[in-house]
Amino acid sequence: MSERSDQTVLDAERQTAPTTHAKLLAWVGDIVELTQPESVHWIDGSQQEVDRLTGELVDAGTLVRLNEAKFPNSFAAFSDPKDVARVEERTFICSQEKQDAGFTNNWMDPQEMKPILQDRFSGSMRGRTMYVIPFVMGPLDAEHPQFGVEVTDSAYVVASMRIMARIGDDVLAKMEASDAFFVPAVHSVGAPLESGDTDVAWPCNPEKWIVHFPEERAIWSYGSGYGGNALLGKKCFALRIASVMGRDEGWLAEHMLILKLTSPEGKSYNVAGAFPSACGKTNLALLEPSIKGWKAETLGDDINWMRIGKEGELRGVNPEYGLFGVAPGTGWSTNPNAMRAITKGNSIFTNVALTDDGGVWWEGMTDDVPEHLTDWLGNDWTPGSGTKAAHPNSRFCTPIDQLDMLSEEFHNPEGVEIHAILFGGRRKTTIPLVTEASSWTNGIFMGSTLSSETTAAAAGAVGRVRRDPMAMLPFIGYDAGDYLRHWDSIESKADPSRLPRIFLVNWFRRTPEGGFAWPGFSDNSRVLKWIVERIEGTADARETPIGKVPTGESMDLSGLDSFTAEDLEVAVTVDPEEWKQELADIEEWYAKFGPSLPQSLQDELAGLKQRLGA
Ligand code: GTP
Ligand code: SPV
Ligand code: MN
Repeated sequence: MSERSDQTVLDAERQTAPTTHAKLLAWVGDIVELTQPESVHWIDGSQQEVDRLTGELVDAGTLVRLNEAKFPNSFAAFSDPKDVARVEERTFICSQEKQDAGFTNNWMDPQEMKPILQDRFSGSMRGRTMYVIPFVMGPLDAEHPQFGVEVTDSAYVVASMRIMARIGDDVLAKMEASDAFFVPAVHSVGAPLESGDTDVAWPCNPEKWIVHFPEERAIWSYGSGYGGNALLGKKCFALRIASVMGRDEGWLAEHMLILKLTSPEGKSYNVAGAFPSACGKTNLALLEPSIKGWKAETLGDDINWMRIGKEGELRGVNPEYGLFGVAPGTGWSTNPNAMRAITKGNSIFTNVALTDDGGVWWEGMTDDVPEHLTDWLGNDWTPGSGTKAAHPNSRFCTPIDQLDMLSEEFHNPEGVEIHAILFGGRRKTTIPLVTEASSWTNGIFMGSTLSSETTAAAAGAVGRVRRDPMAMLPFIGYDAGDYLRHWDSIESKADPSRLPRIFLVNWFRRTPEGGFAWPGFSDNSRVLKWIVERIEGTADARETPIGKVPTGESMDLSGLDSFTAEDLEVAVTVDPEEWKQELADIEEWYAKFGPSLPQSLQDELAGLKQRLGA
């Protein structure tokens, strides 16, 4: 028991570090010494514990308790207006060699970065409690559970992590029993309190650093309390660090939803989809099919860890435990499954608007707009205000098991076989509603050249078209060319006959008149049905220079009164002029990769060029 007293600072409730894991104790001791918190609290993950923390956050003004009858055990938080999204400009991959970070990442030499972090984190938790959160990404009973420990000086982060990941004593016990490796993740809002200081509702620092050391598998996050900047199991671990682990160990960590579809005949297919931030993953993952007899079940809405199974099949697991969904646009008409999950309670909403009866509201939640709201900035708001009531990147954070449609297989540590992969972006022009790849490598070409308009999920300009390979541009933890090579290598590691079929989709194309060329949301089930029928070999397709698209008659449009086969033709048009421009952009994009771009993808580009007659 001697190790159990080996800690520097104790809090009233958890008097001793509840573990003998020597590396963990030593590391926590080091972080305490560096950041100098007033107290340390080892998170047990219990309801009682989080109730106490949320109570304290209500007292501090960080959380507003919502109307219990409408949103039981739920809270609203309002961030500093300058801390509302991921900060890609401030995100770093500090590999030993610059070339291992590649051209898509900000890089700094670890030797240069470490003194900067030492300086920023030195005393950064003064006057605050440091929480130690043991967590596991994916099921705890996985063959190799992926452990992490986040230390943070934000109780809001603790309450959110408890929704988004499996945390607490069970995790710690298992980690200790196998003396397991864990990803050390340090988070500080960077706002120490000196004695006499009064705290603010959302402490943060104007200077932000989101730093990854891929070789050490370590994460340091400073200055922000929001989303992927602060909930370090999500983008930092489960994508950036995990992508490096996947490269080294032969698997893939991807920015994908996972959806199980069952046909009227009772045959099931699991579809994974990589769409950039705020481009439709959560909505597709929670699909309510508009076509009769088809059933949809959720496996994941943001992250998919894929490994090759015993039979050479590709299997996907969702490492998360909650939904961190874009609030605006999530409504009873567009996403009833999300609304049902949210209204069960146990949720934290950030930067949404408050209704006068203690509920929450955001643009698109209901068809009727409330007469009066308190907007996310705390101002009175009426429909004529001319501003958004909720921030465009406002979020709901809700336990995934509150979804009525959660698949039982969500809990299976082996995951599910993936039968199809979609790559999708937000493009007004050029990209058809759906295009089938001709091969695995051709599908990787589609993924590698994926493009999308930027959204409010990241700080910076919105609506600018950029290339976003596999929707992973901000999340690839290593060289982007090596990443594509790794994807390409899966073909030879898997059973080629079991490889998922790949499709490029675009729910966001506009007609020449300016409206959406496709109704989207629940009608995306029609596209999925076509995809399944392509796999089964029963649906028609038309060859184009970029791949196969549906013929007017091949897609089930039954029950759609204002959308015809001619409208579908518009939605799947491949315009040679638009594609000449697209080709030029793709060539420019590929030129950025340098020598690490696989030859197989250069060949794909040459093939496309030839087919376009360019
Ligand atoms: P992150 O959580 O940031 O990774 O975003 P996401 O990919 O999960 O996107 P989400 O499903 O939250 O959708 C983002 C926005 O796109 C919301 O405002 C949705 O209403 C909208 N959206 C989603 N699917 C569709 C669709 O099929 N058609 C249209 N027109 N809009 C959609
Ligand atoms: C995204 O930006 O893709 C998100 C939000 O899911 S965050 O968790 O902040 O990264
Ligand atoms: Mn989402």
